[in-house]
Amino acid sequence: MARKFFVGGNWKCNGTAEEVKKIVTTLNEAEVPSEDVVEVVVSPPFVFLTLVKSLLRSDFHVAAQNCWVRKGGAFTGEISAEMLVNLGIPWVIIGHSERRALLNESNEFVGDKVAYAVSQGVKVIACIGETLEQREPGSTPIAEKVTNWENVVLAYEPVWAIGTGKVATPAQAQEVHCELRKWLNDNVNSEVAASTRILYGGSVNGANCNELAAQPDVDGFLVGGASLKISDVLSFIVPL
Ligand code: G2H
Repeated sequence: MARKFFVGGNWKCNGTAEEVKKIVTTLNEAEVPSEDVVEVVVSPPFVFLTLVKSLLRSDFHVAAQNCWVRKGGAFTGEISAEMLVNLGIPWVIIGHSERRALLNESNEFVGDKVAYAVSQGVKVIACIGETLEQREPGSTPIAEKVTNWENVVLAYEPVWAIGTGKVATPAQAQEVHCELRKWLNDNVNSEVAASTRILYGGSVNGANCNELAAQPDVDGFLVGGASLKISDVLSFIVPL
């Protein structure tokens, strides 16, 4: 089954309104393959979501970087999946390792968040971590709670490669992605294993993205730092 290449830009907690507009202008002016070939999703901080959505070309899409685990209410500082739906924000990143490490988000909590967001119709970029020991329990709560995998993309991000400049080699990434696909096959089903996109994240840049993209089980990227650089921002949107 063909899996459409996916390029996510995770802007993390960066940027001013002016800087965000500059990146959007660069994206809007780019000549890129059609959205039938490559799906492009950028993830600004919450405060810029509606600005980016209003300015961004219609074939590119927007993701939030987190949302609350259940229906909104008395949860100061949080935003809910319902709010994302209300604003027409189609995607959310859940379980990024920075949130797992700095805010103690557990595998269970991440699994519940993924399931709730999907249940509300928000598509999820679900991040999972590094070693096989971490990856399996990281995947299990998601697999146990998600019934509709059509709206879930997995992002494998080895912690040691995040923001460090130490990218996984194409062979290392392929090995893990292949294991993850086998895990989906054994623990969910063969259709989900064949159709679910598995992104690589961790120090991806214009110089290393082509070799990574050439791996059969690398279906795209979640790019952090380099997605904020005007010089690099288009280099990932390369079809195979
Ligand atoms: C990993 C990645 C984006 P960077 O966190 O999610 O960031 O490309 O800066 O390593």
